[in-house]
Amino acid sequence: MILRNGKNDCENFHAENQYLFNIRTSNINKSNVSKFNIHKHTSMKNFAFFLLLFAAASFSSCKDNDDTDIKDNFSLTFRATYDGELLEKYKNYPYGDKVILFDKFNTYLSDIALVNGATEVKLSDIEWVNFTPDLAPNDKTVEVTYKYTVPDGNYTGIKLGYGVSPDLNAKSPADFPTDHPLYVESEYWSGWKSYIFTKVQGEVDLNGDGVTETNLFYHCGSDPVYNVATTNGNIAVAGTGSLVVEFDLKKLFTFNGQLLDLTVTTNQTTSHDASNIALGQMVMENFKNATVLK
Ligand SMILES: [Ca+2]
Repeated sequence: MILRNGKNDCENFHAENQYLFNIRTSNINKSNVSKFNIHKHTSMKNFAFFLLLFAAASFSSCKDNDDTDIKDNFSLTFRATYDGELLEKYKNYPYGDKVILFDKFNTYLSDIALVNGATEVKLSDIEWVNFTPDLAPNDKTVEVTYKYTVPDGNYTGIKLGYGVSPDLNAKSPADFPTDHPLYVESEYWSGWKSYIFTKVQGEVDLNGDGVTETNLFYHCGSDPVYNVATTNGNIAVAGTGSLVVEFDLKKLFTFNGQLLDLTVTTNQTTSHDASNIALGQMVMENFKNATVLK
């Protein structure tokens, strides 16, 4: 059921019927009064029959429309990976000649849109994708799926705003209802007057003794680290459609083919100083290179 001007086809159909009915009533009441009186009996019968036909037509129309209802026909799934494999918390992953593990990964995405040449179909203003919810049943990161209503088409890519767009980032959790993605108070940094766009936390074993000892703490926020990018891919929507978007943390930590040097202390933790966003900017700019469509 395609929404047009806030009404679905069924409502539009009823609205058009109502309009026709009003015209006819008006005609009967004014110009055709004498004719109506003369043929009163016959006309009333015809009119009743006409109404019955209309009722039947309306009913079948609604039924047909419900059968072809395209609401929430597109599913968009986000998945966290490391080197192409589903990311697991606390799992040791090779990182060059070192070992890395992760225990938290979440991110805001703004202005999610499917792209078809110059045309964009907006799916959402904002989502908070949490791959490592506290209540997860095991250490595997969760896949997060959203349903959207998308017209049929062969889309050429997906556009993502990595983080919280500046207009929304000017607000704070108190501005939103409790079920809104931007209500999550743990993801707002009042000192920075910004949401924390992305959190990646983990540990790395730097001295090769097989035990991680150095914390990784990436909390990226503030307007200058917001990035928008389109990732190309063939996304067909015909009645229904689906897309999996993977964020690969190994790719996120890879710059010009080189893994980020985690022995450098300024690469281990984003600064708490709002004027120092160098690492946050680097990571958020690299998000598009860590985005893989499946
Ligand atoms: Ca160690």
